[in-house]
Amino acid sequence: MTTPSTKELLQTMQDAAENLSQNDRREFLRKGVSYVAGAAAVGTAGTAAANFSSNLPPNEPIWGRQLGRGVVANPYGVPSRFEEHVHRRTVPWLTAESISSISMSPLADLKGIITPNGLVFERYHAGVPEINPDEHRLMIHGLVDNPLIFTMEDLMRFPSVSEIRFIECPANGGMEWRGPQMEALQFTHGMLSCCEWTGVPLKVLLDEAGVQTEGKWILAEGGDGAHMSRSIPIEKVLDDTLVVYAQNGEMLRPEQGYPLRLINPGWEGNTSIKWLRRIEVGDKPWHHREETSKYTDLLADGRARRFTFVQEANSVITNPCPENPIKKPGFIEIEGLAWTGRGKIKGVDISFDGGINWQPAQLKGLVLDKALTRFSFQTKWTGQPWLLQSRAYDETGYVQPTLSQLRESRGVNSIYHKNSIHTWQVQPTGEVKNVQIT
Ligand SMILES: Nc1nc2c(c(=O)[nH]1)N[C@H]1C(S)=C(S)[C@@H](COP(=O)(O)O)O[C@H]1N2
Ligand SMILES: [Mo]
Repeated sequence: MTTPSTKELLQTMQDAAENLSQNDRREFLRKGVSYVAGAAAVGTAGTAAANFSSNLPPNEPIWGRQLGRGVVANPYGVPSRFEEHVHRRTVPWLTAESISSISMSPLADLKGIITPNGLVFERYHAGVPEINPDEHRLMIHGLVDNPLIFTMEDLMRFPSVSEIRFIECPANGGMEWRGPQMEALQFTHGMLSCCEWTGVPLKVLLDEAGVQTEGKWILAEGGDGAHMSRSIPIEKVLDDTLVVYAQNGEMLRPEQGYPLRLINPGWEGNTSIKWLRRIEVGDKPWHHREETSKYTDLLADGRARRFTFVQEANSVITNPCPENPIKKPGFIEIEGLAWTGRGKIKGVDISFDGGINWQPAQLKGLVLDKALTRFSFQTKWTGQPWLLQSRAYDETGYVQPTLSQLRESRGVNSIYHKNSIHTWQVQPTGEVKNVQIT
């Protein structure tokens, strides 16, 4: 982490002062308003141009001169049809079949730090099972004094906790180890979501069962056709593993593991077993498929790292990005997301010149443990090309590595844990390209 020099700090202050000047604000607002009008023209394609201009000030718009839809039309609300482009997307060549595929969150269109339930990324190894909660059971057995079987009702009688935590597939960014190939933020970083999860700490359930002293690991197993299973050390479980049945205020979506899933905050998404049906306590790891042939990190010398649980600090700029080009010169709020599996994000630096000079961004809104954290940097774009980067560091002192640092220590054979500093190239036209610099 380089501390900014006095010169850089002065520059930042000058820039900030410039950004706040009245003229600039007025200019931005004026242009902002005219852009909204432009967007309306796109949104109502098919309507005669004469019609929508009659909706603009000083006229009263058509929707203000008639009655709208009544209350029961949509008993479960959905977004406006003008937001239909905001949805999960897949990369067709990533997997042969949709039942063992991954869809990604539209990060470029999301606000704040919470991912709405319909936009949480999805990853299945054998599709989404349809589970009747009345027939679902969670079994706890192995090195415990009292093996137990819980119904959903049993689980919901325990005092609940609600925590905001991110989930990231360790394959996030994995297509970019050898070079830039995904021309959208949704595909470079979209295996990432953040929800408020509600359920019971697994520790509470294990206390009921009474873990024996030799119990050092648990195996969590899913009830889907894949029976996805991961070994998790007991220290993690006693620290913060959750058994959850709700996300963002409603019961889990089928895609996210309805009616019950594990959440291992800050750890590889695949350890957060969905459709959770079985917890076995043992004295060592199980070495199942998903921790041997998959979810291990092949190094340059042919050996592989294993049990690389933590999702290390990472960040990415979400505005501008390929999906959010800069539309006009003047004021711009550069925004992005930072996250770390080790705890809280401490800070994020921004570079406009590919990592030569850095300036601190502001963290805005909630800064929570193992949650997405939004950062912001207000500046002005005058049409100059930028090599935009963000670099996150967390409360443990871990600093997001450069691509060269990561490749030096890990090679390019891996799929997983690619958390290096990302570069967006802003062209003089305002378009944004995915590039790599070493
Ligand atoms: N039972 C089960 N649990 C599972 C999976 C699965 O296929 N089956 N996929 C895992 C993987 S690889 C990831 S990244 C996360 C994704 O969680 P999400 O689909 O809710 O985003 O779930 C994990 N839990
Ligand atoms: Mo994953």
